Amino acid sequence: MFFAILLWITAFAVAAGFFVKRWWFPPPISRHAMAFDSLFAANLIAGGIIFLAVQLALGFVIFRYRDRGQRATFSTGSTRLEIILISLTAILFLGAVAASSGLWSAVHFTSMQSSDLKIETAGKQFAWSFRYPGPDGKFGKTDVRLINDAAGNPFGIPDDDAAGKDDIATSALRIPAGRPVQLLLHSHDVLHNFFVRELRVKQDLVPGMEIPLRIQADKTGEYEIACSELCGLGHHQMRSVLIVMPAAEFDAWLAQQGKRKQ
Ligand SMILES: [Cu+2]
Repeated sequence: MFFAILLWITAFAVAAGFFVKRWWFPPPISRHAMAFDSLFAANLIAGGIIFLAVQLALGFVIFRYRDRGQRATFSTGSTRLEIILISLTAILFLGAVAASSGLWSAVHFTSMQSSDLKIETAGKQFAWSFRYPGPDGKFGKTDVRLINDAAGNPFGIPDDDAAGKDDIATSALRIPAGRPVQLLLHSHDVLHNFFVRELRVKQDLVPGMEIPLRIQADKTGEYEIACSELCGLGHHQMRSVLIVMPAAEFDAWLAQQGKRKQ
């Protein structure tokens, strides 16, 4: 009796923790992030209802079959009930796949447009660097032997490359609000992970690969970029900032950076 009541109280206390929403995600800043949130809420509600139902039933069984000095009996179970429960679980999981795969492919397999602003995003132990193609719209060549952070050349752009001369390298990621942006993710050493909580996006950076990630932030502001793949002793320091600017302000900033280079 005591255990049944304790179980019910614990189950409701756990569920109440989610309803209070005291510890929750930061507000979303993109259409995809909002879609992720509503999927998450639907999953949480479905999971919460099942969780409470199971705990209530478990408490009931503890209460109903408690020891009252009677002879012990046992049940061999019910095949019909098992088939029903397994079928319902299968429907639930397949439904979750159907509901979420569209969003997943919209985020990860969306076709890149040539008009998108491209920004090379490089991770290395333990810093982020970003490269814009500059006024000519073309990324210059890079040479790994020329990489030199102290000299302000984190990408190893040769001095004599015309296309690279106007490239802009920064340590913070500035993007225009409301416009799609292609991040070309590169790692210079080990696995890293590009993660912005407000975008609800996480993508690994894999050495030797260029992984494109298309994002669009609709709300201006500053958001943390945290490396989300344990990449060494300084992993906790590997962070930068995503600055989402009003589009006109961003254009002015980019033009000014380009001019400084010429
Ligand atoms: Cu890292």
